[in-house]
Amino acid sequence: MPLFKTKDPSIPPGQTLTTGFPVLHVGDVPQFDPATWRLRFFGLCENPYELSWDQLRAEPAVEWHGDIHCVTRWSKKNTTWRGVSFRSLVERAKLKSGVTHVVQHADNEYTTNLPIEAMLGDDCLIAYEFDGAPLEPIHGGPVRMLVPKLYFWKSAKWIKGIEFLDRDQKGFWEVRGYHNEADPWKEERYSDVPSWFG
Ligand SMILES: Nc1nc2c(c(=O)[nH]1)N[C@H]1C(S)=C(S)[C@@H](COP(=O)(O)O)O[C@H]1N2
Ligand SMILES: [Mo]
Repeated sequence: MPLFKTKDPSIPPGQTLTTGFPVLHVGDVPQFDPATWRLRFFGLCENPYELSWDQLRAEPAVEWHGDIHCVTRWSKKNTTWRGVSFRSLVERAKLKSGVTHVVQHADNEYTTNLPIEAMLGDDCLIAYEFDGAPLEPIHGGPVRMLVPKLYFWKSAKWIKGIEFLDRDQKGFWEVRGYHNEADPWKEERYSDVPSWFG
């Protein structure tokens, strides 16, 4: 149950609007070298592959416009993101039957997990532009995942690997007590049960 009702029904319960863009992450902002950067697709698929920076930028670009929500209670409206459709990149990997989950792997050992269906919508991008400008390094530039339907910890900054699995495998915050599903409209912020409980 939410502790209080927000007055603005267009943002999820318990959230407050911000016009800024807060920065939240563990560790340092990693260095980016366009010559050696790779995005790897691996795990349970017939066609594991990797994209270089130039290859990623040569993919058709799509845009998504909408609101983002952080578990620390800020929401930001009317954000515009440009990048590559995640679904199109998943299709190229030719998933084996039985794939149920995806783990996003980023620099600094950051990971986050989701059921694959949660990531196949038109709103899910490998994003490299925010509000018309290259994504800033502090926000995950050059490339981050965008899964805007869910709390923002499910969108890994500095994404470098996408792993396909036939089981769930909790990520960095999920093993530390964040909710596994992270739907802001249901206020799925933290798990009720400590992760050591099983
Ligand atoms: N690689 C990486 N991605 C990350 C994080 C992180 O620590 N490392 N933090 C997550 C969390 S908890 C949030 S709220 C958002 C914050 O994104 P922002 O700094 O662009 O607002 O990034 C998410 N992605
Ligand atoms: Mo967060």
